[in-house]
Amino acid sequence: MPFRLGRTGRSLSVFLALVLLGVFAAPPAFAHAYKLGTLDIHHPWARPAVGKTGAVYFVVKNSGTTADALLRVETDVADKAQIHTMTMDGNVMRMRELDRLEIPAGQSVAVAPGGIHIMLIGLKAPLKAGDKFPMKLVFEKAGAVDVSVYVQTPEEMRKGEEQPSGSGGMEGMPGMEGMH
Ligand SMILES: [Cu+2]
Repeated sequence: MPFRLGRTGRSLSVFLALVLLGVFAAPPAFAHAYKLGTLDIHHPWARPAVGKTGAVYFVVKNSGTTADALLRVETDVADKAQIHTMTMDGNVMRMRELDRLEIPAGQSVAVAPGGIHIMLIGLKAPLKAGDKFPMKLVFEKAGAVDVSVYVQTPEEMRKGEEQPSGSGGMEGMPGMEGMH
């Protein structure tokens, strides 16, 4: 062990033991997920933002046999939260609001940088890296779920997604089990 067991050694050991036993079930900053019926919502996150707009990302996996759809998003941190698509028209980036985001049966839909995103319009305060804020996702069939959105840079996000083994995939992510 790199530290010396002094006067505080014992409580430190107890603390470490509790950590190892998973008593402190705080999810690591790089992975959190929610389960709602047949839907898994993986790691909602937002870029840090200092202006009036921001963007939220996550992945929805539908392991059911019927399609569902994200109908709307609610949050108190901004005046509005809209589902947007983003496409390039030559060199011009165009965003368009969607009425609904289809989540086909047996498929994953990535709400990710460069594509579909949740646009926060009229941010009431800057989004700072390390912050978290609540958001409600409302689905047509599965209903509503409250999630916590982690504010982090895309670099941090990528770091968190990297797997030491390179095997990749949500299933193998450390700390994912029992966190739904
Ligand atoms: Cu947008």
